[in-house]
Amino acid sequence: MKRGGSIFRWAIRLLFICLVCISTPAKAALKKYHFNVQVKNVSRLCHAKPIVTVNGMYPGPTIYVREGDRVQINVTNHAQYNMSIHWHGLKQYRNGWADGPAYVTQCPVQTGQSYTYDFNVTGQRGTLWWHAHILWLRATVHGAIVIMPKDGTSYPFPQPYQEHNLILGEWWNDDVEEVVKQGNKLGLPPTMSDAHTINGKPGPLFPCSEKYNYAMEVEPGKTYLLRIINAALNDELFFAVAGHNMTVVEIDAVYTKPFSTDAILIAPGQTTNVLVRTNRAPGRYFMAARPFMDAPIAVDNRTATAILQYKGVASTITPALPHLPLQNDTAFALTYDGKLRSLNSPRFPANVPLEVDRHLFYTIGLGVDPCPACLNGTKLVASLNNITFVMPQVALLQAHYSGLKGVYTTDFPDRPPTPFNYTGAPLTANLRTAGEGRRPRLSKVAFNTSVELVLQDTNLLSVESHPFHLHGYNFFVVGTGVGNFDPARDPARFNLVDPPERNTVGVPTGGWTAIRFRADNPGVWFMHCHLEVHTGWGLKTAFVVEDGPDQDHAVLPPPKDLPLC
Ligand SMILES: *[C@@H]1O[C@H](CO)[C@@H](O)[C@H](O)[C@H]1NC(C)=O
Ligand SMILES: *[C@@H]1O[C@H](CO)[C@@H](O)[C@H](O)[C@H]1NC(C)=O
Ligand SMILES: *[C@@H]1O[C@H](CO)[C@@H](O)[C@H](O)[C@H]1NC(C)=O
Ligand SMILES: *[C@@H]1O[C@H](CO)[C@@H](O)[C@H](O)[C@H]1NC(C)=O
Ligand SMILES: *[C@@H]1O[C@H](CO)[C@@H](O)[C@H](O)[C@H]1NC(C)=O
Ligand SMILES: *[C@@H]1O[C@H](CO)[C@@H](O)[C@H](O)[C@H]1NC(C)=O
Ligand SMILES: *[C@@H]1O[C@H](CO)[C@@H](O)[C@H](O)[C@H]1NC(C)=O
Ligand SMILES: *[C@@H]1O[C@H](CO)[C@@H](O)[C@H](O)[C@H]1NC(C)=O
Ligand SMILES: *[C@@H]1O[C@H](CO)[C@@H](O)[C@H](O)[C@H]1NC(C)=O
Ligand SMILES: *[C@@H]1O[C@H](CO)[C@@H](O)[C@H](O)[C@H]1NC(C)=O
Ligand SMILES: *[C@@H]1O[C@H](CO)[C@@H](O)[C@H](O)[C@H]1NC(C)=O
Ligand SMILES: [Cu+2]
Repeated sequence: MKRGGSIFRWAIRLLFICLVCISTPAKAALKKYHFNVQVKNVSRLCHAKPIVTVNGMYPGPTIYVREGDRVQINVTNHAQYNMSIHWHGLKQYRNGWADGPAYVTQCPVQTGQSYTYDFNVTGQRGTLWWHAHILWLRATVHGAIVIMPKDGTSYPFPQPYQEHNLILGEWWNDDVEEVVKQGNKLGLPPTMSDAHTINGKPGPLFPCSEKYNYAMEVEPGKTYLLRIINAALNDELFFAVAGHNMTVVEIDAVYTKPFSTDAILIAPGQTTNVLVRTNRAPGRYFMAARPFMDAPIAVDNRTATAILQYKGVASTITPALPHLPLQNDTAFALTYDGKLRSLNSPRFPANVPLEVDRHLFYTIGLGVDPCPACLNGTKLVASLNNITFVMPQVALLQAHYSGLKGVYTTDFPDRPPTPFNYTGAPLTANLRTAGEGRRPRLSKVAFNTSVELVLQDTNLLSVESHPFHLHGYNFFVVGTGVGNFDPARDPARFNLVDPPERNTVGVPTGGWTAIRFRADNPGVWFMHCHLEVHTGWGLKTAFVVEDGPDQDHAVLPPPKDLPLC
């Protein structure tokens, strides 16, 4: 009797423990990382040189978290350069202090200093990435961010057998900061890169690459998830796997309606998750990346490769190259981008703003400004609505939060000063740009405004495709087209049901892109072309999104260790 009762009590206890373990929601964890920014000698293409790294790694360490986690990353700067790090695509709700762009949300972490980026990963899951957001240091200071779905939550696609990160990058044989300095001195674009890379390795089509191949071993008959990140500085890239189609399931950490494709297009700043079935004859297959450039502009056209290697296959077999679209294949680019759709399921709805409170129209222009010290007495510049952004000396968010006057103005115009035939015949008399020697001009946005922004490429100097990145938000890409945006006819064709939701979008060469977002995240949020060469020329601006009605919708107080200028 006694014995029976004890068994009964134990059974009850076990049942209780199990109920607790099932019903308790997965607790958000605190994930801590230490980033030691340090210089390390590395060698590629038969050239050794010191590069800036995080923890001596190139690419840097992966931040691996679960949706809902809190992350604290202590960045200690041992390099000779000022440093700041951006967590690209993380929304940083009310928390611009952890966003990272130097002189926009923070002063840089100076040599010998530390700063802990402290943020929560809320309402996002998928692949993002982190990178330096000062000078051109992101060339080597970058890495993946993998956000797993909440515990007990599955992907909205078949569970892959394994997952791998593929970071696409660009390599210079010379010191990148010296290359940029030289370009600026001449007023010309810096020398183009010497190689593209996959996970820091150019692959066997380059000299001295024996040690610098990335090989991914796979088992036959399985499904693999590839998390592809474009960390290149200036090149939009095509990517393909020989003999294997890919199923696109996610872009910029937002699930998509799956579709099969033999190649993807990925702009700097963007991420793409694809599923690959290893259902081909066991062998070795090249994965390859090469640029897309459909304007008459010189670009590093070299192909980076990595190897998809079936288990047990001799590594002496020469792999086959995939078929990649031609560098100038505009049709492929437009068709591919046109296939991207938000999943828009009950669990992952696309909450597209249907009403617009504020219509913005920004023209993208390249130009030439006087520069007495430069080679031709001129230098290349870039502008939005005829405004070349000038960098401030103190961080804009700090000035905004503390009410410091005189750092910036909020008179950035909602449309260009003079309408013209934006993508008509090449304009010889380019717009002279405004901004030099002045304060940054920003656009002030009331809290929770529904914003529509049309980004219009122009033929000022040259048309070109520009991948635009907005900090602090995802946006919906509701429409895109070639030529001039027509406000009378184009909005009728907008996709307001399942448009792709992302943080970086390519504005087509000589075309336009319309995005919508609800400005419900207060702070100062950078928006810029993600081609580093254009960002450097001033193709950037920022939104000052005002605080909401109460403390719960206002910018958080700054952390104690926020760097000062
Ligand atoms: C890197 O290489 C250079 C030249 O080969 C050498 O002078 C320097 O000491 C090396 N630095 C480190 C950190 O190993
Ligand atoms: C960050 O790391 C540095 C160097 O180890 C240390 O001095 C500093 O106290 C750390 N900061 C925090 C907030 O833990
Ligand atoms: C992150 O979440 C924790 C726990 O809810 C909270 O204490 C902290 O203030 C949050 N941090 C930010 C930057 O929102
Ligand atoms: C891959 O997809 C293309 C269309 O994108 C199709 O023509 C081709 O047959 C597919 N190949 C395989 C092996 O499924
Ligand atoms: C790559 O660019 C170089 C010049 O930058 C050019 O000579 C070469 O023909 C190009 N190759 C291809 C395949 O377009
Ligand atoms: C694209 O480039 C190829 C060769 O590189 C050339 O034959 C073709 O005419 C070009 N197409 C366009 C539309 O410019
Ligand atoms: C600058 O001068 C060089 C040589 O005189 C010329 O080739 C180049 O096109 C010029 N560039 C610009 C932007 O004017
Ligand atoms: C704009 O320029 C294009 C190309 O030159 C021309 O076909 C078009 O008619 C022009 N549009 C207007 C409104 O002038
Ligand atoms: C662009 O800005 C410059 C410098 O302020 C000014 O001279 C020029 O007139 C502006 N262009 C237009 C079209 O307003
Ligand atoms: C923002 O506006 C939307 C749509 O009007 C509304 O549903 C939401 O409650 C507003 N959010 C806040 C914090 O006011
Ligand atoms: C680093 O940043 C500080 C603060 O803005 C600035 O005063 C200093 O000149 C910078 N140092 C270098 C080496 O750029
Ligand atoms: Cu650009």
